[in-house]
Amino acid sequence: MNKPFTTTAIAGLLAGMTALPVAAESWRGWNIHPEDYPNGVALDSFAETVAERTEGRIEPEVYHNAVLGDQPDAIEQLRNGGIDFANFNMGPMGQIVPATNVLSLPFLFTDLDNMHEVMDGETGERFAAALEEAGIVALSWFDSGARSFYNTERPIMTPADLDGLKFRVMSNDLYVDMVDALGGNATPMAYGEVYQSLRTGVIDGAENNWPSFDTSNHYEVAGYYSNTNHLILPECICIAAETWDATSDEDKEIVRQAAIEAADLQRQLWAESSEQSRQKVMDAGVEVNDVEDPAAFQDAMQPIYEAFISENPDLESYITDIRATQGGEG
Ligand code: GTR
Repeated sequence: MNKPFTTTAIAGLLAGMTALPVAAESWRGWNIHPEDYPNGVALDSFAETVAERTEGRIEPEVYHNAVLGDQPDAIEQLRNGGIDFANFNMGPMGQIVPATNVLSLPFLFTDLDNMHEVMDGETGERFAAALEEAGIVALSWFDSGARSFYNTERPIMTPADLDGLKFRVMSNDLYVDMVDALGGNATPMAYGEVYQSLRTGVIDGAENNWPSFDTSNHYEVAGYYSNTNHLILPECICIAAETWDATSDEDKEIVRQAAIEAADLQRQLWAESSEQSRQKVMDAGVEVNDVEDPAAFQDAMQPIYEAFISENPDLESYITDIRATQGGEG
């Protein structure tokens, strides 16, 4: 027969329990890039800062190189509790949070500074609120440069040069329409499949910024990079709403601050890394060109804006607000 607990034994047990450290929360983090990519370095620094300042109450761990899945899948995992935090690009996000599709309208921002001004201000908060409704808490914004087309066949000087070429795009219908409007063919495809598809001729080209063109090794197989600069997409450090809601106010503050510091670091590393990657791929023999008439590319996007506004009248105010930062009337 079991001996009944004595009061002293119970008191002893309780004392022992209160002395136990609170179990750490392990947070799983998703990163599509290698760990030495600016985003990987910034995410690791975010994880370290959070662990340090919460004194181990939260232990974030970053899984690099998309080992937890491709981006659209990772976004779903974050919303379903499989992933706690991530660095997401707002491109594929548009399929899940329609407001963020505004950011995928080609030639929306004039340059990186303009994107910072918008995302660090009130419009950025509106995007964050839309994300939060979908269970995604955006804490800070990373850089992702400007995306341009590259391919295995020829320099792209005018939209006519896209004719007959098949380009990989990220998972978002807007990008299919974009390539279509320029006269090319688009195929949505996972980032991790692009290298092999370029190599085997399944596609002729893709589009991305300098660091991604470099670290994905696409430059080894696609020898022409043409500065169309058609998309300046922000990226986020995002936390799953479920994880965020289970975090104390004190720790939320620590996490938010760590995310802002990580974004500062990422933006600094981004500028350096873009220049290094540009230099590296040129040294490797990639032929880089500016387009002949940038306005021709922009003009071709007019029908995309018109269709977007007529299908999403509630999102027009975002575009107007962004145009206002550029001295335009919207
Ligand atoms: C990169 C971006 C990734 C991913 C990738 C792609 O520039 O940082 O999040 O969107 O492009 O083309 O899939």
